Amino acid sequence: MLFILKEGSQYSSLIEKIRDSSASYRVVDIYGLKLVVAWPDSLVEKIEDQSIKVKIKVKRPYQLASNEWRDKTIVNVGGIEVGGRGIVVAAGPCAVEDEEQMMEIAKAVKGAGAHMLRGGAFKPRTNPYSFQGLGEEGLKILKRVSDSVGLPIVTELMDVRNAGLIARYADMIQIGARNAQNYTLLREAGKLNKPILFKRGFGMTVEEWILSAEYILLEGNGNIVLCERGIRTFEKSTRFTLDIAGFAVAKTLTHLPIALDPSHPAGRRDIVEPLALAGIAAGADMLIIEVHTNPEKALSDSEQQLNIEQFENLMKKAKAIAKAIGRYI
Ligand SMILES: [Mn+2]
Repeated sequence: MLFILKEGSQYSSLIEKIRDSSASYRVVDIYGLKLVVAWPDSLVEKIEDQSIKVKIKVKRPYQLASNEWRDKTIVNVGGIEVGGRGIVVAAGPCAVEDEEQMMEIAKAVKGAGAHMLRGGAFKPRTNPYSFQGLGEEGLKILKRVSDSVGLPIVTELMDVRNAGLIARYADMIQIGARNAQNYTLLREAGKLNKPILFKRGFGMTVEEWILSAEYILLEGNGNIVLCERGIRTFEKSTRFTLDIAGFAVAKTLTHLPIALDPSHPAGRRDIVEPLALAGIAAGADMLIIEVHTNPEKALSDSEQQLNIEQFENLMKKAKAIAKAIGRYI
């Protein structure tokens, strides 16, 4: 049960009543609202208090992420709005490799119309012998490039011990697919005052994905963009199966904006463009695409990164599709 309090009212008398009912509860300050989530419904649904503006019996298991009480959330990332009419494109290499590489890519993707810069400093690699990223040095490079080119940064947080460090450099913090059910990390991300790009785990149902986002919301961070990036199925012709249907379903369930990563499900650069275009047609609020000036030489995910020309071509078509559905890039 979700209680939205009247502006300027105190939590105390409502909370006293919830305690008396022996229900569990959490106080959440989010979207400029004072909320109390209390459960189970059966213990609290009869509670009345003068501080309550509305009482909503949310039917879905995720109370705060559900669109049963809120239509739409717009997430602001360093002045860029995700979830409005404009579609936001984040582009950049899989991993930060060196400053020259980052600078060259950042200028090129900005020239092609990207709004944000992606790049990993800590890389979750399947093989422990693969390139693991430059760590803090990578973050410093990202920050210098971002300041010089004027593109906000999205980069991944993998370890709770690095939460403060990443938050100092990033404009948007990515939680990757492999950590999508790392609830300790999600709670920590919820305490950071930064927007979160929250990727779907490749073994998660849509409901599990949104329930995981709920962990972040419950800590008081409502600036979350969900990101579909493919799930594991029996199909081997792509790296992962891009779940456009699950993506479309998620849009009907939550007020949070939804992004799409066409690069990781593709696993090969020749089909990144059709997946990206399908994502826009299906209502993506944001795309995050791997782009490299010299993909063949990239230290990670070299098969799926687009070169600059391919990215420019993709952007041209993406703009046309956005226009056709009443949006813009
Ligand atoms: Mn990658």
